[in-house]
Amino acid sequence: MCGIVGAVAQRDVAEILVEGLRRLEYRGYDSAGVAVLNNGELSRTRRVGKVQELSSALETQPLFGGTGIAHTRWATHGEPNERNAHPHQSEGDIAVVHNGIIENHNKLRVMLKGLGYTFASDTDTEVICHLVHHELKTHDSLLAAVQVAVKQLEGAYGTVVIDRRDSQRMIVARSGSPLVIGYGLGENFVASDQLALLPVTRSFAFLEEGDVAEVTRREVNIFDVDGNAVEREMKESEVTHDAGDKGEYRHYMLKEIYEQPTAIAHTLEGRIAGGKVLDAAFGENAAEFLKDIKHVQIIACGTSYHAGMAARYWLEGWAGVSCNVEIASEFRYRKSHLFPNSLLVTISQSGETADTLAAMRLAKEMGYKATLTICNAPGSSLVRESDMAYMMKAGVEIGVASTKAFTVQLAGLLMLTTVIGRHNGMSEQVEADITQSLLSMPAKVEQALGLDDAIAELAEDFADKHHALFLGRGDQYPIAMEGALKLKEISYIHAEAYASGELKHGPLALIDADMPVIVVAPNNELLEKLKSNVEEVRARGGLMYVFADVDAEFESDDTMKVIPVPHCDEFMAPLIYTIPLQLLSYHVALIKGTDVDQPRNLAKSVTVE
Ligand code: HGA
Repeated sequence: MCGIVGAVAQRDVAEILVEGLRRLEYRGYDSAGVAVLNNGELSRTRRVGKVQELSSALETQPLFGGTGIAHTRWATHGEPNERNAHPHQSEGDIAVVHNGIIENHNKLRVMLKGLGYTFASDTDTEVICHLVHHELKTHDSLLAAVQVAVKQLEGAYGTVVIDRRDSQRMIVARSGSPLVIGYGLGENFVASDQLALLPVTRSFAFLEEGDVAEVTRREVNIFDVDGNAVEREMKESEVTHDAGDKGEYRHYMLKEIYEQPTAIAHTLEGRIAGGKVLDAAFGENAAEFLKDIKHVQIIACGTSYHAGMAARYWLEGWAGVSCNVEIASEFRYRKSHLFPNSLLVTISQSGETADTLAAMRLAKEMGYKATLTICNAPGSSLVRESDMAYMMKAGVEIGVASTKAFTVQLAGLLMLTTVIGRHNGMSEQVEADITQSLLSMPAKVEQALGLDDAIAELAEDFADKHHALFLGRGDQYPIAMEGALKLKEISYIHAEAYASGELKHGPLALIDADMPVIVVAPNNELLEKLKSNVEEVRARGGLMYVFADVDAEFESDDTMKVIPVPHCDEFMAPLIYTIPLQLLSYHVALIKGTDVDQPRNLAKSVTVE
């Protein structure tokens, strides 16, 4: 999703800003822009398309100046065109970049037009710069003007404001959209994600909700929502991954698929001892929070939602607690019932997913006993605001279509199952079996990656297809959903997933030779039921691709291609069967020639509602 970078330095900052934007490119965006201040001049360059377009424009016509702001936009209000790209300006004096949505922009627009301001874009963002410009007429500093202006905004913003008449500072404000201050030597920075600033600093402080900060070369002064001066803890970044490095791989997505054995090994590291998952894997006071839990409400979006769906089978099946799973954007806007001793679990790769964050805040108001987030981004809003956090340690995920984050989420949720189960009568044997399964996951995932060549060949069959159906049962149903989502996301083939017992209640009507049916078939207690569903498809002339356990006794024939998957136990099966489905979507996308890492219309870290 859109990215912000800002700098106040003695040196020219345009290149630093553009490099920062490059590091945020993976989030998906449609246009990019930069504005810098130099001796009372405000200059701006914006381009539709990739950051490279912006960078080339700056090569031809460089911008000089030590204070500047830059942005990658993922349009919410107004088409993705140059006119709507950020930074936006007011009267050639004020320039603004903004992540988020200003919900009362229409009202403010009418008011500002009444005051004589002319709007140059269709964005909601533009109201911020005119509002600040207007407030500066009656306030004596940019800081004061921004503080008063943001009080009039409804909705969500992470915003940075600069003023042509005062090139020594930028004012940053956060409410609902993350911003981090980066501290340098005689220069300071701001960004929507620390990744953007790693080439220039490793010292960061995260702004909190409602904070407004004044950033100059030598000083950062932060004020809370009530205008009181506050300190926000400065930390050294733990992020080691260089986001710009694809290594030997053609795409980040493929690299991340192949990183899964390591990512899973990292997530287990230091969290299992004496055959048990340590409570502390979920945070310092987790044992105290988790001991009385009788119900779990999981909230997530997209791929993370599928991880939550799988966990429901585990928490109810093995941990002995009831569990609901809901999409965040639904949960937050409906009245739900609070069960006694409920734990709220949010799952979010970025920790900034706007709907998930809002749902968590709502749950806190509702009186959930505790909140836990399963998250990959240290210092993110979900991590900071939840009672407990399971840090995934999957490493930075760049591909918009999530892969390693999903399997690491599954591993984390399986660990949570044992910890909650321990307090709810899970037998020592089951706990030991799950722990053993967790420990052998990295090697098993490695084996599953060995299917890559066979899947690349199979993918040819999908090149001319417009639809696909994914089938699974039990905890493989969410895996089928995730497989369908991956195919949709990166190959733009319409794909649906069904619990295969549902076939006869509707989707069988779709079956014909043009609708490939992908089946996940581990050797579990539902195998015979699944085989009957496979026969239902065969009888209607469907063409099937069955990812089946080597011992599941499926045989390839004219109507069915069987891809043998290494045998694995029931605990890790959802995770293992995810791997061939990821590879399938990747190879189909390659054949179709789509933008694998940045699929059209999509963004990573969805920080708008
Ligand atoms: N609403 C603004 C910014 C959009 C955004 O934050 N996207 O992630 C716009 O449409 O320009």
